[in-house]
Amino acid sequence: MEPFSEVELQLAARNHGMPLEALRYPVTPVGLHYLLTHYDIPAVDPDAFELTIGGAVARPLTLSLDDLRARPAVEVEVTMECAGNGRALLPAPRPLSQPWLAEAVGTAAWTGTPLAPLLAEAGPQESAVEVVFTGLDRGFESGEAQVFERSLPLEEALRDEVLLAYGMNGGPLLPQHGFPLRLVVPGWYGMASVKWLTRITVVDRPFEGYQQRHAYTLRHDEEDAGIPLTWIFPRALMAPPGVPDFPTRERTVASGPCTIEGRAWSGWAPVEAVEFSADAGMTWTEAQLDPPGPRWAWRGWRHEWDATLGEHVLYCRARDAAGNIQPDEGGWNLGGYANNGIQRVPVSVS
Ligand SMILES: Nc1nc2c(c(=O)[nH]1)N[C@H]1C(S)=C(S)[C@@H](COP(=O)(O)O)O[C@H]1N2
Ligand SMILES: [Mo]
Repeated sequence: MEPFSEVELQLAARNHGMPLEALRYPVTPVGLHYLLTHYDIPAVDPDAFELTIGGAVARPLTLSLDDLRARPAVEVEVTMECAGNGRALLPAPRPLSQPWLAEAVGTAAWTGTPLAPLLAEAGPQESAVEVVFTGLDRGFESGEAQVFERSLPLEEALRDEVLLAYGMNGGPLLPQHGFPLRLVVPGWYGMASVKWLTRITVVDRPFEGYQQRHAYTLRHDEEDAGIPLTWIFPRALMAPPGVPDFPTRERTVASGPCTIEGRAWSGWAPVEAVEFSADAGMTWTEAQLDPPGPRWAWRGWRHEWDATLGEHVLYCRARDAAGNIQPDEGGWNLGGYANNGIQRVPVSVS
């Protein structure tokens, strides 16, 4: 594997993952949730802030934060995962981007107002096909000037659970998570959930912006049009058992019964099973699942493992109700996306 570069170190220091021991919380405490920001975190004056809804609509709207807060509020628990999660574990060559291991995930209880009634008030025209969401953050990418913008097909934007969020875990939305307003698209990889949202534009042809057509597609070379990333593929993670060494993080577990706990999620369909293995031949045993919870949040699981003296590697994998199962290893692709290869946790039992 190529050594990590200074550019990757710089990205990793700004965009942190969720420490995997935080898998023990059903809702990730704010501050332990992962973070991914392409450019700078904008400093936004909430009093001057406006959201506009325009484009191919009958009645363009401009809303202040107070207008948005005066509308019906809902709270939705959502597991969000970066499409680049697992990137650093893929085979070489590695793209120059955030070098995630497996920790680019978190679950938050987002408070906000549903998007669909606002779109209905604006009244999309007959010709409308997509909705573009524009953030306030700006920068350059591949030499191109950028604002962070992503679109959703109209029918996805109209899903009941798609939210304009101004709160997180019962508190305010913090600057790094999109203050004062962000989109939350449950079930889709994180790039769809545009932070610092300031403009919503209904369009009558597919959006061709950089973050839509160039980034966040599964492709094998620059000429490949690629498959756009949408729904999150299934993944199970365990909170690594025992205690770590500093700084290597190599883990030591006491021999005897050991409860392995973790969480699993899939955007495509609810999680149906999690399997655990502690042997090199990967013979799988079904873990015990928590009762199903909110659809868009991860599902807890546990397994009683009998830790015997020696060196072991622990594995887990999830399957969803659509029959999607995690591969042993994720497949290489140009952007290093969607690596949901199974987690491996080496432990030393003493
Ligand atoms: N405006 C804006 N929105 C954005 C991003 C960004 O850089 N700018 N990053 C996206 C990506 S790639 C992810 S994974 C999620 C991360 O959300 P979080 O930082 O709140 O965890 O935000 C998405 N929304
Ligand atoms: Mo992401």
